[in-house]
Amino acid sequence: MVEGINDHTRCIVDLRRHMWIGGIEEDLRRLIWQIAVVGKYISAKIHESNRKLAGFKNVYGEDQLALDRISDDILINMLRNSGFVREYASEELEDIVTIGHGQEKYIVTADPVDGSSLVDTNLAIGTIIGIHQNSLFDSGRNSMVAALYITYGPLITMIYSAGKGVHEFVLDREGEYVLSEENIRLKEKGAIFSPGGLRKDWTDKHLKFINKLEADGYKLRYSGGLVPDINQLIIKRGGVFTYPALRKSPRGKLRLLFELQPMAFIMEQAGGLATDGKDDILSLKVTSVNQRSPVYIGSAAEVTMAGQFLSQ
Ligand code: AFP
Repeated sequence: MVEGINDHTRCIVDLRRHMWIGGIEEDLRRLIWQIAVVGKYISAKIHESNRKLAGFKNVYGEDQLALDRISDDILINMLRNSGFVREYASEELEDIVTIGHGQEKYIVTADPVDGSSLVDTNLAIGTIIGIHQNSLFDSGRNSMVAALYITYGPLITMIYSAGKGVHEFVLDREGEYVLSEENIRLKEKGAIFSPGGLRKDWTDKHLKFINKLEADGYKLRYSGGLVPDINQLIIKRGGVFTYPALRKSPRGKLRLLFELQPMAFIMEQAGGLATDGKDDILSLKVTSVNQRSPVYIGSAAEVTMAGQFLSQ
């Protein structure tokens, strides 16, 4: 528990106060706060979006909801005015964009609306943010200082880590992010698994790993949205999510900068692991904005076991 917060006052600790008490550096906590506020606007847009396709494609050739575009605009405008951000990279844009004067401390990566193909089904979706201090073309381990994600589900929740543990906040009816879980730590081993990709496209080694989880009685939990799927592991304190190398796409599907680095940062801070099957996601050097990687992320026992199966 953060020093100075006792059980009695805990229910009224909001995000700003939590970061202040936790000793997060001022510019960083103001930046995290502003991004969390953008989550409220994105949530409003989700409600307004009426599930209509905008009719254009993003840089990966996927249909892009107007919602993705609007959310990206809201985020970049806020960051441009924040005074803390010199560069911005988003899944919706082709390149890194300079938005500051060059002296600002941070670079932000964003997947403004991850899981947008789920909007019409009314399943949970999310926003994923990475905050870097150095260059994006480095490893996450060398450049990341914080990460957060917002889950738009029946409740809107925000999980952040600025390198001092993992903390969850719930957006309350007054529009305040209120602390709900502090210093979340995964167990060594969980009970659920979320396997991405089609079984027919998996490698034999990956298939053996999944067969082992099934034989051991792990329960299948896969929504098709990275944010709710990772959030489930964090809140349930363990298990494993994987989007592996596929026979036709050895780099898997998920994007290193926008999806995997932020989730790996949070997962490690919660005592879990995130690898590409061999190396830590955070130790992979980024060479392209669009870089993808296979991923095994979750509690230590399952991610370590995945590595053992893949190295056989
Ligand atoms: P969308 O943003 O296109 O819905 O993709 C979501 C996602 O990038 C990630 O959130 C999921 O974990 C993954 O794709 C699901 O992929 P599959 O549809 O292949 O299971």
